[in-house]
Amino acid sequence: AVSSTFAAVDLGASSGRVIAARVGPGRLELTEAYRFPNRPVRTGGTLHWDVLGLYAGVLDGLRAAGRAAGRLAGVGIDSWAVDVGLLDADGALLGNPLHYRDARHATAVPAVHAVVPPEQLYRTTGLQHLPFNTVFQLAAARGTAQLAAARTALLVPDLLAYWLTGSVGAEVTNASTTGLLDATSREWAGELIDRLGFDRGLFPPLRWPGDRVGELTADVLAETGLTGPVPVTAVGSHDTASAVVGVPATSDRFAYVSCGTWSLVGVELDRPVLSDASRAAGFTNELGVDGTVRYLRNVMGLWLLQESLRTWAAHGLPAELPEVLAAAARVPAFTALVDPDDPRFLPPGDMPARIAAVCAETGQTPPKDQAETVRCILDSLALAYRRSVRRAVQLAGRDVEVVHLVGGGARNALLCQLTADACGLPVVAGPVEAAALGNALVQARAAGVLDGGLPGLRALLRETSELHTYTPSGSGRAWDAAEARLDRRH
Ligand code: ADP
Ligand code: LRH
Repeated sequence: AVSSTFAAVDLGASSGRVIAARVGPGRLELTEAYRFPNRPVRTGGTLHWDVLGLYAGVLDGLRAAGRAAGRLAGVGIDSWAVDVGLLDADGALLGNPLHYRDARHATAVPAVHAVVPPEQLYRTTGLQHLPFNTVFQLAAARGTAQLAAARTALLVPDLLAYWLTGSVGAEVTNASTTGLLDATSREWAGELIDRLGFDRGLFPPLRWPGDRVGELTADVLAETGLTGPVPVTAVGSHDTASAVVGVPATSDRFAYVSCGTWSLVGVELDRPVLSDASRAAGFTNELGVDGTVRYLRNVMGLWLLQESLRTWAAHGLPAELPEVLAAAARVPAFTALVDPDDPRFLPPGDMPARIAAVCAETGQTPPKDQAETVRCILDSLALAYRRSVRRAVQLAGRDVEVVHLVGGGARNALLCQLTADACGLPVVAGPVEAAALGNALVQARAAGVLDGGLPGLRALLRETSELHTYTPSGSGRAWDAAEARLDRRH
């Protein structure tokens, strides 16, 4: 059968990867062509992304993918959400994009809410309040020379696509995370933008997954050794949108946990839920591929574990993931529980110390060693997944019979089993590279190599991915008690 190789560029908060996906009818094979670390850089007290370093990684990855495949039928890019690069009138980048974990963004929340109250923001945009949503980032940049000079704001995947092709646009799934897109009309929220005093011209025309962005420029072809023309296609450029495409569901009765640095927990809907109860519960209505709505909550995720490992390594303590997970599996459950979404866990830092402080504050004995700290993180995450899945079911009126856990966390067998136990539902773990797969599938469909809607794409995923099912063990009573205990203490 005919098959083609697409390069899926997937930039996560912890690493970037370029995956070569060979796709044809009944065929989907992944090769990791290139992986590179994504290391934030602090200068003058401000946390940035090293976006030129990331772009260099993308070029290296495309070169490697081309070498492995012979010829590339296309390129698609997805990355984490919300962060933007600002271009001046000549199209030059005005400084490194700020990291969403930088403390500056949150300082603008009161000023934005004074102009547009949170209830109204939610009714228009459907976005969960997170202090780093683009709307707050831009408000916090007010008065800076950089924002004054800015003529275009590009989300990270759109910025990379601009450098690869010369074409400017805003892919809509990622635009839906800015807090400036209307959740109902799915257009930029012009009136909201005006009221907040931003220039409408900053926000370029929207593109939709499947749209053609352009072609790799002659310079990029020369630098990567690729043979043109190589089309660049808009995919779900928000990594979570691509990851949800990459969920191997068999019906619409599923919840997902897109489990990497963050855990994005929710369901897939046809239309947004903009009720006040939904806002109060912290649910977001981000746009998905094929007009779907990703109705989900951001749970702080494996960030807690990543930062703990980084802290331990800096102190010369053992910090190998398989070892600490094995140790955590041997200690008793529920020795301590925290709310993973405590805002104190958002910035980089000594996570074990912060967890211990929260335990002490809530009258619990803090974890006494690494194993107990890791166990506390995993029990607390599983409990947060359970609450988010149950709330999503209630608020969206959608029944769920299985939880799909995708992303790097699918490799964590203890977390998968705890999630099954906590939710009282089977957990299907995998694929690990769901975002890259979702990216490649949307490209392949746009190129005419595949056809059909999400169910068809997911059927191909199921046939070709390595999946592992975890069945809930125990009665669930221990989790009911744990949840009640956490509620009493917080
Ligand atoms: P992101 O896209 O946000 O960079 P990933 O989807 O790559 O994140 O997931 C990274 C996480 O996956 C790590 O924080 C780690 O907890 C988990 N992970 C990766 N490899 C393993 C492994 N072998 N065993 C258990 N967990 C793993
Ligand atoms: C996950 C993710 C998530 C966003 C966060 C900033 O990588 O894109 O969906 O909320 O990063």
